[in-house]
Amino acid sequence: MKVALVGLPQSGKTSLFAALTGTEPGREKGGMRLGTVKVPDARVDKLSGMYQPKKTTHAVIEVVEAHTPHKDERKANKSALDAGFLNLVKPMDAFLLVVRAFDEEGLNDPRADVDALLSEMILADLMLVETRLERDALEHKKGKPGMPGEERDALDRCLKILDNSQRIYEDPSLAARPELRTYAFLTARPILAVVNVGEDDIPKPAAEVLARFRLPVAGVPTFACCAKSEGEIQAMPEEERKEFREMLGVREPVLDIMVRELYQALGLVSFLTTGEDECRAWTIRRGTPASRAAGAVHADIEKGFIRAEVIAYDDFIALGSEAAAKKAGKYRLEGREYVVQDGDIVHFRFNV
Ligand SMILES: Nc1nc2c(ncn2[C@@H]2O[C@H](COP(=O)(O)OP(=O)(O)O)[C@@H](O)[C@H]2O)c(=O)[nH]1
Ligand SMILES: [Mg+2]
Repeated sequence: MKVALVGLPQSGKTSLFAALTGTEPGREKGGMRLGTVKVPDARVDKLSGMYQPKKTTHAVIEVVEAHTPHKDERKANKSALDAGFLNLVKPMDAFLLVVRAFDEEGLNDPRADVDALLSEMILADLMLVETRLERDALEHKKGKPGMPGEERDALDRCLKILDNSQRIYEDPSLAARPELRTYAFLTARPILAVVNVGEDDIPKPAAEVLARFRLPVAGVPTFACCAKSEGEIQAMPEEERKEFREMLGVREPVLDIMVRELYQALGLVSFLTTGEDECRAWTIRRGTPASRAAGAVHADIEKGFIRAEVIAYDDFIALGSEAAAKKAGKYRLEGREYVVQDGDIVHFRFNV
């Protein structure tokens, strides 16, 4: 999964990037800072402790800071959503709007920043839709067939929604239409917001802090963090982090919150595989059938799928072993249509 940090200059994107990715130095590519984060999953750690595998693999999320503004851009407070940006973020699965709320003089207006960023994203999509529809109308005039009717219909619907200052994502069936895939509309993807608060706000209940800023905006999952402090904590040796979090009043690391919100917004779940070689978490869309989930592990396993042996993680832990789970009837053989659940421990049987 790939997620882009988007925000006005000086909102705290680089600070948040550091808080999420820790001390890993970001790689730079085409104006983007790239990093990966391990998806925290206590289940993987627990299984790894039991099996002592050669390898333990967590799911990962790629995080990019989409644009590193130049000095003169910062002064002009120019938006980060230029043409270069639009190209760079095409492969992203979701956007995280970073808004500034840490000014001590109370000069923050994170609500206005969220609104402004959403408007810009809507405008970027609107311009794309209008350009394509105009070009199509011209082709019609010249007697050419133009785009397929399905595609024009989808674009017409996008035009209506965007003209109404709404995001394409707000109409899920439209956002999912295959005719729109190549357009890579910004607002067809989940958008979340992170309110970058000052230290004083850290220990306060999140809902209260957000309400003070008239947040969240409807349909935009929003959470608060203090990117700078969390970055400092992340740079500490692991055994010291807990103590500093408690001292500052950080209830939950921003990485954990972000992962939960992203999985929720994107409809993702994790299943687990175990063994002496590797314990691992795999990320799939909620509702994925077993045969397709097998494809996440290896294309050959999907092709040669026979059955999935499944034990729910909680049953496995409660009973203590595969043998005990079998005895208690918690070990199931499932076919290719079985919908894999979050926390399923799965062994695939397959033919090569
Ligand atoms: N006090 C305070 N300063 C912050 C916080 N987050 C970022 N900053 C500062 O704001 C400035 C801009 O942050 P940066 O992460 O570079 O923003 P970017 O331009 O969006 O990448 C830097 O000087 C940061 O140290 C925060 O939570 N509290
Ligand atoms: Mg930056």
